[in-house]
Amino acid sequence: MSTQTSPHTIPWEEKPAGSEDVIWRYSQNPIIKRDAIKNSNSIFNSAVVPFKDGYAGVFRCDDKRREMGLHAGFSKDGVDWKIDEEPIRFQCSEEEIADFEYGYDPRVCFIEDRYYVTWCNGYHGPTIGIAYTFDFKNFIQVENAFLPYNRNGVLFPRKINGNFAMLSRPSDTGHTAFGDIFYSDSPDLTYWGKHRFVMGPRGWWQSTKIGAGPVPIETEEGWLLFYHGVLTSCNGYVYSFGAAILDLEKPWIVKYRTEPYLLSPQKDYECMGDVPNVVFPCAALHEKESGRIAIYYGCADTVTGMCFAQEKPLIEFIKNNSKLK
Ligand code: BMA
Repeated sequence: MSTQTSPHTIPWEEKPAGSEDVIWRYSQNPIIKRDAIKNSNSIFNSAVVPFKDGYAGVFRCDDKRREMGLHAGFSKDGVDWKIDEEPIRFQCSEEEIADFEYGYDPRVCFIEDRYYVTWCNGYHGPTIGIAYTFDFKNFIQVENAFLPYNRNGVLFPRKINGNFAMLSRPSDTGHTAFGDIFYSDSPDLTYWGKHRFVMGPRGWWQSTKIGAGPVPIETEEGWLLFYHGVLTSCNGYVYSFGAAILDLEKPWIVKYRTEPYLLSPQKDYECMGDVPNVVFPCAALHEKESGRIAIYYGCADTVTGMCFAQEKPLIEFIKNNSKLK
């Protein structure tokens, strides 16, 4: 999400008549099919932002070797995407970091004058890679934020108390069976510290691990954070998502957090694919004036879907369905 305003209104579809849900799926899902580019096995867990007179994004495209890559893409309306056939070639002046192993689950965040990309970057195991771009053609990679192993690095869209701020989820080298969200800050995007615990798993759909989703949205109540939660079933992991509201100036303080999920894998395209039963949000567009929110989420590690919410009823729902202990 970006607080920039786009000349286009964000993608939107009214809630189906009679629905009581605060989040509803786009009727034309999935918006990006697994074979949207020639070499792709799957395109999912991807991030979009307003850009020029339309939208741009960084997409997770796994190729037919099942190698994970990051590709830039462009769209006029945020729904119909043209994704570059070739992966992003990051420019990096540090030889050690320039040796790109793999990248996945990108987030894109506009801060001050440029777009930052964070992603799960292979460097002796997963850690958080950071790059910036002005045009989605040239990407300058800077230092990895943290020591391995870490995933789900998500920047805040403005500096907090004078520093860049990021959520992340320390992990291990495998399909990590644990995971809490932490907050860290940095004066220069190189040195990160003041690590603070934000929240951990808490039973039900979020009993195994949790991780930050899209870039947090600034609201009057606090930072609106969509986050994924995982439960372990007899058939393996199930990924749903909910939301929390974090204090604006001390975002490690959780004000509210949903007990029920907001979206769980229920549609065929969320339950069938390379990894069944996964909904995984990585981006959200927010239109301040109308309160409209469009969320982009990966479906079954195969395709990309979109769902919608209205800010006010969503925040009311989070507040009314939140018990912190
Ligand atoms: C996580 C990440 C995500 C993926 C999810 C479900 O560990 O790899 O990219 O969507 O597992 O497979």
